[in-house]
Amino acid sequence: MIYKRSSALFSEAQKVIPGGVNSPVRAFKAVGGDPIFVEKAKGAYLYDVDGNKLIDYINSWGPMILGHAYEPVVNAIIDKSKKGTSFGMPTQIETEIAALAVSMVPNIDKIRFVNSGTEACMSAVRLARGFTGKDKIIKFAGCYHGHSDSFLIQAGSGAVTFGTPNSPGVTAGTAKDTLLADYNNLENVSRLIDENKDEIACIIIEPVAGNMGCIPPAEGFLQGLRQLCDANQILLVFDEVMTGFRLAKGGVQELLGVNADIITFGKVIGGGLPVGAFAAREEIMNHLAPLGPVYQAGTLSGNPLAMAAGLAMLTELNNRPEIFESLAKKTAYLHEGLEKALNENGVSHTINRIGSMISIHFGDTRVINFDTAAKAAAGDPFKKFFHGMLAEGIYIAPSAYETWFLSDALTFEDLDKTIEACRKVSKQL
Ligand code: KE4
Repeated sequence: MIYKRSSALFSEAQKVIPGGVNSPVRAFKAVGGDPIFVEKAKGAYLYDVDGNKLIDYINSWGPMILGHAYEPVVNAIIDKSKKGTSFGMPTQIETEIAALAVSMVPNIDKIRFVNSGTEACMSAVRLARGFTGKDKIIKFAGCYHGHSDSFLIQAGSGAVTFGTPNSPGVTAGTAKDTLLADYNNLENVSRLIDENKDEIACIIIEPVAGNMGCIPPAEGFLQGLRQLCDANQILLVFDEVMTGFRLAKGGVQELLGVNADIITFGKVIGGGLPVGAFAAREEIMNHLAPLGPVYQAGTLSGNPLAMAAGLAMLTELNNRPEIFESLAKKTAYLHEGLEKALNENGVSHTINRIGSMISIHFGDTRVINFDTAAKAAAGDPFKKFFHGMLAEGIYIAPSAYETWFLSDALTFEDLDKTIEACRKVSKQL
């Protein structure tokens, strides 16, 4: 694979954009080398500026669940754009996608659209604080809820990959209200609650973690959090920016049968355009301005183009729920093939998988939380694996702290090619 033009474009980009990227994890810092610039994408494939065709397992970090340039979504954007792009006034399509999302996801009566997952999670925490009148939050080491100050306290995803777990610029005043717990460790959460009696507004969690690789919750963990929240008047916030409309029509609440109080969304809900959202039962959502005192706003929130893309995406998923089953089957097939290929070459590894989210971790430690994820991410195996797979035309996340996201555009032939590439690359690990 030749990447001359990507490297040239990267040099240009670095002159006018910090690090040459608009989001750190894209810069390949964790794996070395220059990032790849994309020319276009269609279905399961990326076409880079050097003419290389790559099988895509990132899918824009989750949104492209039906594959790139999915016709119904593209057509919806084109049609809507002919009627204007933004008004800063209510439009009917916002009600249409809101009603559809509310019908698909359990436990929500109302939803507010914003422009990113960060904004959704930041607003959800403010709402939880406003609703409960309490200041502290519990988050989990390794979980990433976007780059709002309250969350950059040993964040996962880019912040960890980037090696700045506690970002400069976050004040001690902010940090004191964020308590850090250990994923899959109920006793730890219980102790934090006891040590901060009646001060905790919410527990925010990725109910399936995807920012320290993919880590499903241990049996009973989410149920335990639910019980602790009920016993202590704490709101349970499921950050479903990754898992919402991906693991099931109703996300993790439907898949694992645990109810949250506030749920945040992003990625899939926008069909590839900038959309985030947060939702809850009416009693909570009615605390939001202009109805209630908790302020939250946005010039481009509910933008008609983004709503059109999101509505087309959710409509497809709502009408064809068999897609989730198809994705889970393809991911299980991939898991089995990767496992076989790595074992054949004696490569010590573990694989975590749930629905269409999967991650490979090198070493023999089962990855169940941030510490075990960090242990597995250490050293060179992942870097070698990433570049080896790239050389074979397979694009996976440029960080061991990320998860793969499958699209339903992937064929079994693509999966076989990926397994073969893994078999070849693992000989060199
Ligand atoms: P955005 O602000 O990036 O739309 O969403 C933040 C966010 C919130 N919650 C979860 C569970 C998330 O995974 C994210 C963002 N995910 C990362 C990938 N791990 C986005 C990639 C990036 O930062 O460029």
